[in-house]
Amino acid sequence: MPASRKPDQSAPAPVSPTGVDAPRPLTGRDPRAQGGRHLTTSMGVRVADTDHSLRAGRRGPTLLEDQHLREKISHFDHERIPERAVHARGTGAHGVFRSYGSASSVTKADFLAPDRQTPVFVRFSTVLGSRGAADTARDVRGFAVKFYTQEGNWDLVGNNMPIFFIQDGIKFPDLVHAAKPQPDREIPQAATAHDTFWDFVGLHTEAMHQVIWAMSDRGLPRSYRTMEGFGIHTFRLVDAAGATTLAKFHWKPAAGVHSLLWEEAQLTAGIDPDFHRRDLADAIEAGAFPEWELGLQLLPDTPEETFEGIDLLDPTKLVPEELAPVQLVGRLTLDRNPTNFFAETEQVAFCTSHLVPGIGFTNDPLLQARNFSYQDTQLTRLGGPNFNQIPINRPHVPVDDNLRDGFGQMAVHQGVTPYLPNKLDDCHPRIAGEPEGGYVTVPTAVSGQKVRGLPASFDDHFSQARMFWLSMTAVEQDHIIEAYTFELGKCLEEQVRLTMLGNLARIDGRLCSRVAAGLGLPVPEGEPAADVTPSPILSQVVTEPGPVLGRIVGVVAGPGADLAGIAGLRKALKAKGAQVRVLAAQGGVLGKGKKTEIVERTLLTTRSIEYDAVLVAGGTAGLRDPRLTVLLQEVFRHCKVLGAWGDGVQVLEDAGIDTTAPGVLLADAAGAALARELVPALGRHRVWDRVGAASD
Ligand code: HDE
Repeated sequence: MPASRKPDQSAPAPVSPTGVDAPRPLTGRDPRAQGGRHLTTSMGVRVADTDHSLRAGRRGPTLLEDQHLREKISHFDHERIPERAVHARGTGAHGVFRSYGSASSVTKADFLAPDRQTPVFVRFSTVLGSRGAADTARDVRGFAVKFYTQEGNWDLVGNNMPIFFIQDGIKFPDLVHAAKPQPDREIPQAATAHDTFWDFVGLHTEAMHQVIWAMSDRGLPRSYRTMEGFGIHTFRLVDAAGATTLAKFHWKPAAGVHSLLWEEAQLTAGIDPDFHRRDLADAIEAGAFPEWELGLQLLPDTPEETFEGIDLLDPTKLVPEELAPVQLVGRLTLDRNPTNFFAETEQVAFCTSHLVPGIGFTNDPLLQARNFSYQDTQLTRLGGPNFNQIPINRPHVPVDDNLRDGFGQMAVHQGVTPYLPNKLDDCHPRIAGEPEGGYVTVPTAVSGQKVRGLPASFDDHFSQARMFWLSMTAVEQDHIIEAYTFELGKCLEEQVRLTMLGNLARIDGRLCSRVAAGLGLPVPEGEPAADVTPSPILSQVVTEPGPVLGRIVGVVAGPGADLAGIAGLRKALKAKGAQVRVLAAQGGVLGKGKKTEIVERTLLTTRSIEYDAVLVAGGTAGLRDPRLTVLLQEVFRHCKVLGAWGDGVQVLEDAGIDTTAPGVLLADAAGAALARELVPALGRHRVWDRVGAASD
């Protein structure tokens, strides 16, 4: 008898990057988790040697009969599956959705009833980059949520921006071909700053609204935790009595909506390409659980399917929240990191066509094409029609689908009647009528001639792009100007730039002339849409401080640093959910006896991008290093909070920091007064007063 497969308790516990005690590997629960004591072949035979292939003599040829060698190499050869055509780079987390019950007046969806808790899996992603691309590229972000409800799975496959590039799904392959690396040299990776992208969007003016969002700070989220999410399309909700309401889905982040600056994002792509992935996993591991509230914009279901003149089937248009406020219906908390990236995050398959009773589609032509695409793409990516049986994709309710066989069939089906109707099994499995929870499509009327075309209301391509522009603060407008100038400056073809300048002239004259000046090109004529009302809620600049949960404050210290001050600051920040990270010239431990500080980063292993704020501890004067100068100047330039106490102020001055500038906090000691200033400053995210908005 083989010895029992108990985990080896004498092995040291794994070390976690956030210092949280990591659990031992899952063992003894599910044999598929593979936590046993001995290495075996896939057939369960124990392996005596995994480092040497079987050979005819030590200097002889390798023998074909070595099953372990052949299996090991062959399985490795097939370890990769195709990456997603879009959204290849992503990261996921498990969580729970708690319903407030406030949506039950408009939908019969059970998971939105009062007091329901529904397990979820969320995958965030960039769109353009390959699976190994950097997280902080300027891009739209995916925000896909799988709800494992008691009525089956519902997938809300959204983005971090409320609109899309195109109105009809048939253009999606063109959009993606134009945006992905150019086919001759396969560059640039994960970037829209090249000719083919701007050639395409310049000629498809319906993209202008989504493009200005991508050029704004929204294209550079600080963290997945600080992004909004949107279902984009208008959906049709139905209540128990059959009454329908049109709705748009929103995710509102508890941590506020914040972004990186462009220079920061570029630096981060090189210094820590896993920045967002790491940030999400670390926050969850440290117990700073990311949260969002789910909200609905509810819109009357009229035959015209318009609201205040906005065509609700046009996915390039949003409904301003000032006109239809977002009503909060539940809270999503991400509280568990995946155990295995491939099994969960890579193999998760979202499909917009996965619906539950109470939620239905509209005829948005983009959504209709997506409903075909997501199911179809999994057939190749996940190797056949049984992808729904992969553990991360399986519903948490019983499945009786009569679907049979196929590649990778996991079930051992019983019986002889995988068809309906049947008498041999008393007509099982039975269909369910609406009262028994059967999904019944809302019987909306359809009529019209078969045409390849869109309604005339879809022809307005510029007014909401202008609305977005007019809704931005001066500093946000400057970022947009810089982004267009950068991206178009990377285009080699002058006609591509000229076409886009012509489009910008139709959004705003000042935007166009500033970009044209940056490119050294003439300013074209253009007539922006008249009577556009801004939607100030679209601006990310906060006037009131937000929460600081999961934010990181770097403290520069040295051998003589005020360790009691650092400990006090850590305590005050921890109470608000923020963390202190000590950085010094060399690694090791500062201090002796009871008061010590572990150096978590050295000037060699860190860079400003890791911190939301940096303080120099008292007792650090005399620390001079060109790398510290660069770090402090970057923090200053990126409008993050800087500070120092005691003789730490000298370090700031030595680095050429203007200590009288806004957002530079100076104190005699790291007492409560410093923490009281620091927390709200962190909660404002950036010190925009430090940069004057450029004039025309
Ligand atoms: Fe997607 N999209 N998409 N998309 N999309 C995919 O599905 C597609 C669109 C979005 O984390 C693919 O499983 C078409 C809009 C997210 O796994 C593919 C059209 C929105 C994700 C696909 C769109 C999205 C995808 C690639 C135009 C925002 C990642 C792999 C009709 C509402 C999900 C896959 C994840 C992934 C097709 C437009 C969001 C090829 C044809 C609009 C978040 O099926």
